[in-house]
Amino acid sequence: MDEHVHPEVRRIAADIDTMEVRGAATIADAVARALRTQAEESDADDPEAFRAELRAAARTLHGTRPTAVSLPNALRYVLRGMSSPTVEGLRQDIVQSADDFCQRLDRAQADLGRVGANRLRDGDVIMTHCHSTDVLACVEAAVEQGKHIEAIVKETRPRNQGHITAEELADMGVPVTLIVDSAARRYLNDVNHVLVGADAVAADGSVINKIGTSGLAVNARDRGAPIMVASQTLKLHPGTLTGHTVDIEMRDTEEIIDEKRREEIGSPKVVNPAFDVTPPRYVDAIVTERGQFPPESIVTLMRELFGEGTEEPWAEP
Ligand code: RUB
Repeated sequence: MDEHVHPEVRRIAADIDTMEVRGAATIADAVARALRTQAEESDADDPEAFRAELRAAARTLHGTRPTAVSLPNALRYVLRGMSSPTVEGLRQDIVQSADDFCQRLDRAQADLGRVGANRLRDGDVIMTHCHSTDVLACVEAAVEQGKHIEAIVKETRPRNQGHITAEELADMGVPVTLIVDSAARRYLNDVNHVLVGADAVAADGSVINKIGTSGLAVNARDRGAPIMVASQTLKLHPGTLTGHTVDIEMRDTEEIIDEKRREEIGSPKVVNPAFDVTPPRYVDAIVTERGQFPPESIVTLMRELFGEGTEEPWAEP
């Protein structure tokens, strides 16, 4: 690892890797702040050395989790801001673009929340999977409009992010029923909307989100419950416009079963994919800060936002 990468940047990278910091929007916010710290603390004495440090810091952050496209999208946004000819100017450029990025993130989530809230009616019951701050923004906006919302929350094995969702919904005054993941189909008859977030949205409208989302969507369609994806445009995956696929992160199998227990039950192979792909035909609406879109039309928005390309400004020139 490059010795010029600031220890705080390494700490943030480690926290993302171990999921102390998790969820696509939160990861994006953390990496923008990390680049800001790298810039503020840099003692590079010429512009090229400064740029090289920022690229190295970005690569350290980029290597942590492969699926959430908000991470490279955040790095791209902040690094694109570097235009000044001096070290001091470059430092200001990064601080400014990191601050802009974090403000836009907050604003986008609030705007998206108001769009998503329009889909929810007073008295609705929602079902959630994993923990998504974009989803919670929709529920919060609905509650602020005076709507009574109840939630059935899937625990979301193996990491139980549903517990975080349950706690945050309870803080909003939303009555919560917690269920194991495999109970979802049984309760879908009682549900008016399934609400999930996204780690990435592909150009064909496929949604990449926490493992179990696609099975939930198929069951919800079978039961007639609409599936709404709350996803800031930061989660649109520009590489999919040119045929790239989204990497699905495989995590440590110890998240599922410890080595001792695995041996006791005959040492089966264990696999732990963190995300899956929900095809567009199972998604009713993708709610963004720019309004709601049928999944098949998201490509139009992607072309508008990423028309300028998907360069990797963290790569060595
Ligand atoms: C989190 C997850 C969330 C999305 C969206 O997975 O799948 O639904 O990241 O979250 P993990 P947000 O826990 O593995 O990071 O709406 O907060 O960006």
